[in-house]
Amino acid sequence: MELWFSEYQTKNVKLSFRIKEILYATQSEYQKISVYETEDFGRLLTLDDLVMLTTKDEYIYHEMISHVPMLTHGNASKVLVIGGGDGGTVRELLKHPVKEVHLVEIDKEVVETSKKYFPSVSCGLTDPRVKIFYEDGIEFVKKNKGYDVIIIDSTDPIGPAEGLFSTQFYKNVYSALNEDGIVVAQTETPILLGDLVRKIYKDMSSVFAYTNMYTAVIPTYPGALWTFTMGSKTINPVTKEISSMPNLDTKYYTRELHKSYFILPPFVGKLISE
Ligand code: AG3
Repeated sequence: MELWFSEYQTKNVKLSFRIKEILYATQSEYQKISVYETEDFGRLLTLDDLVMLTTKDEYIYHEMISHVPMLTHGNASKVLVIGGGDGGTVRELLKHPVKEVHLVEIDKEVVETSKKYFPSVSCGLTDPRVKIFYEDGIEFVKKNKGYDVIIIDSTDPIGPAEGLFSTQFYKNVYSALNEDGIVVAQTETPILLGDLVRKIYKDMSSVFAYTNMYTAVIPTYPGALWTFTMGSKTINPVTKEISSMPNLDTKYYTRELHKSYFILPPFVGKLISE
């Protein structure tokens, strides 16, 4: 019998992976968590039947959400990741000379699942510089401050992550950042969710002095073209000099293209300026 996992990207579009084996499935307090062994994309983690990562292409998302803000900032020592319980973003952040990485994940079972089934993704979570808080990121940023970089590595704005896409939340993130602080959020696909991408950009622009979007190609996410939105308090990411340290050993991100990541495909630029 053929086994397939499909994500309904819209009511009318599905992305399907042929599955060798279902390795794990559970219903946590917050969501359905599943792990599959696929034929062509390695291991697949889904939350509520949405693709979070595959071991074949996760580096694209995790490198782009981490290295672009870290090198734009240039001197981040205290970093906060909201969501991201799989650990992929933390793994990339630890390539920088950071002192502390705080991970705020609402669902402990995501962390435990990743530790068990995705060792190459979760490997940084036991590093002594990392502290994990099993809390709601929305409440966490109201109480904790002093971050140089904050990364919002969330699921889609439905279910537990909904509040991570609100203007009030961006305001609290602003207050949790140091004077030269930078935030980056994963902000969905302009191909299928143009109105949402425009709204997020507008909301973040109302809070931050500089708001810049960049994109990456993620073959396993809806629309394949994905956006990240950076909010910055004082650093202008377009003019900031990018240092050449450290050696990041990346497969998608490259320093040579760093500045050009902020040059958007014209249809995306038009979308957010409307
Ligand atoms: N980032 C998940 C991005 C949203 C994907 N959406 C979807 N497949 N509909 C969190 C996982 C990576 N750390």
